[in-house]
Amino acid sequence: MGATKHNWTKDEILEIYNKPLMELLYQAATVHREQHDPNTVQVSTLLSIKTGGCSEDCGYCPQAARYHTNIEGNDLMSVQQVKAQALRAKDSGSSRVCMGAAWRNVKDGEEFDQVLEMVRTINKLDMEVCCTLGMLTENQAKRLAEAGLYAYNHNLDSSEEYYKEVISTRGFEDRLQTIDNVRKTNVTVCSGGIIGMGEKVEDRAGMLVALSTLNPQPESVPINALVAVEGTPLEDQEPVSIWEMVRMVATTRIVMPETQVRLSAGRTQMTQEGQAMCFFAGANSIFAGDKLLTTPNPDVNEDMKMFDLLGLNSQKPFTKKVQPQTVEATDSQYQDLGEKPKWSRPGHTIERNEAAKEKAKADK
Ligand code: SAM
Ligand code: DTB
Ligand code: SF4
Repeated sequence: MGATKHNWTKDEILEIYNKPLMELLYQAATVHREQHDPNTVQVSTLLSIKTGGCSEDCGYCPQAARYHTNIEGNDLMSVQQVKAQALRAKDSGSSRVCMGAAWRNVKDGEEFDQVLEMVRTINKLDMEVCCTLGMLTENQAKRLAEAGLYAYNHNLDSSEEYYKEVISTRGFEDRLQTIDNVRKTNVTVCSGGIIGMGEKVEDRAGMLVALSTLNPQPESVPINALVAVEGTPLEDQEPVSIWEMVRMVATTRIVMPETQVRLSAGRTQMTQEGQAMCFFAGANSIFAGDKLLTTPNPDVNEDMKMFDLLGLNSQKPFTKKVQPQTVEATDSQYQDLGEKPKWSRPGHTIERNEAAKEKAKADK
């Protein structure tokens, strides 16, 4: 078992990505077995606690208010609603709940206090709790950690170069800063990205350089295949082929041997054979549940049948790291600082984002 390498270069990663497939699969599966039980897969359930109406212009996202998509928006869910959903997820075999909010960044105040209460509630159900709430300050990360958060998801989404072709309202460096803020706590980092947005293979490698040179590397890395949603700037993107997905998973596994690689959005487009190949290539986590945040995901029962067929077991909660303690709000050592951080807003023009925005205006 070699020591984890933190100085991967783009050329080295490209060489791995472009290997003959059988060789790539063999190498990835070998690394996988050295670090993980190849028959165990972690199962997370996504829960969109605040849906739609987002101020950002992320070209892939159906929740951006400026595009005309067919999703149903919702204000922040109540703690009771979240608890009921978490119990359902636990019953269906999930070890983790990942709560997503269509926010640019976390704002101190009542809504964040409510999210902290959701974290406490789910941790007390003995499930791993993950949040993905946008950019985060150090104090906000510490408050989440104190509430019992297990993981924070904040994706780099693409290479730094291609990020600029997809999003103009926030910067890549703020994503890195947020990950750094999470690293100042004992919360684990979940960060990955999307393939199929029109990026080059070099951009995929660039994203893996950015992730694998973090020290420590993220504990989990979601690999999403773009779900091209009508009304978004990326609505016409062709689906990525299973071969690209397998190559991306295998390369991620090789450059980040200890991480849990998550087969994320896009599984409805994959056959069970395709997914099996991804598991062989080192994927050892999935998002389960009939819905991702706003788009469909395979039926949970079908997923469990696939696990049976392949002889896969669901990973128990807190297998990789002990359960964090929950500190009640009344005993908290951190305060609502009422921070107003100045996250960047590059504001350059992205033609296809502008076109989708204009089309949405015309549709109104
Ligand atoms: N608003 C927060 C943020 O952007 O960090 C959290 C929620 S956001 C929806 C979380 C992630 O979902 C994005 O970073 C992106 O990787 C993924 N995502 C969003 N829309 C997607 C799509 N259409 N296809 C694949 N992944 C998508
Ligand atoms: C991640 O990498 N993928 C998840 C989760 N982290 C938050 C989200 C996928 C969203 C797909 C589009 C949708 O359902 O809205
Ligand atoms: Fe908002 Fe997150 Fe969607 Fe971007 S990805 S539009 S920040 S919800």
